[in-house]
Amino acid sequence: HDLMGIHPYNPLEDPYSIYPHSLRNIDELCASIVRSHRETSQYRVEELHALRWKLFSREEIQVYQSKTVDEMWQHCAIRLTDAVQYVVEFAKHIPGFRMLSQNDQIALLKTGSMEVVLVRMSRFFNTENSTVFFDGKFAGAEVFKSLACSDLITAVFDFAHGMCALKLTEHQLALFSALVLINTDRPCLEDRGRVQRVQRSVESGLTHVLRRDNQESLMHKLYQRMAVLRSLCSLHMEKLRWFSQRYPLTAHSLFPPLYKELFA
Ligand code: CLR
Repeated sequence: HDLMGIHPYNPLEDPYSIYPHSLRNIDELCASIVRSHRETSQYRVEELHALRWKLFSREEIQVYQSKTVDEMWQHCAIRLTDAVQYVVEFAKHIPGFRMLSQNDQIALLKTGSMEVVLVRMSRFFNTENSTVFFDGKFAGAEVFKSLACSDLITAVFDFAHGMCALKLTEHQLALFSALVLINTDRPCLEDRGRVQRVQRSVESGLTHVLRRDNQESLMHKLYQRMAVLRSLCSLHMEKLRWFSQRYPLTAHSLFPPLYKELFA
């Protein structure tokens, strides 16, 4: 397995083997999810804000646009896999995640990791000019032209706009990301009951944070976002199947192993 560090559960290492019920436990649950989010988010919001002026030049955009379809796919697959790796690290520190069987952890990551990457994209997105931080600078949708899937790119950029419009705090974003990951609706789960208990604790964490921020009305909007995420990820899978059929060699030998393991 390339999902390094996904170990079988060891109850002795897990401070949350008793599910959080009291308010103090919910506070602790939120604090560890927020800490895990912060430690795996690559850039702080302020750092990204300071980099906003760094845009790709005409010439640099040309270089991306003149890549072949498979070159650009390989390049993006590597970037995405890098981001997914941080999400795997984030997941491992969600209280209760490590209590799940290895199979269930992988099943949750298979569908959830891409969704969390897209949720996280909102931190890397500048709504003023519709650009995303990619390869060290801010890139508009035209940079991804040679992928030949403009419908997916448009949908991903629209989703980033929608997420940014919610103006979530880092705490809210952390809890929401955890909830996206710990989802009992995912296929192939062995022990749905156990996943459900973890899901409920994360849900109560998010409710708690929203209530504290006096923004309980956000809950409904966040559930709507989760439905959009679903459709985006099936579009991603559809595009990946299309690509693998046309460029079997690139997909087979040049994509990162973790990308193949999770999505292929
Ligand atoms: C998301 C947040 C992460 C850092 C990060 C890394 C790679 C970025 C990704 C973010 C957003 C989406 C992204 C991706 C690289 C390629 C991908 C820009 C900012 C675009 C949408 C192309 C997807 C193409 C696939 C179909 C291969 O912490």
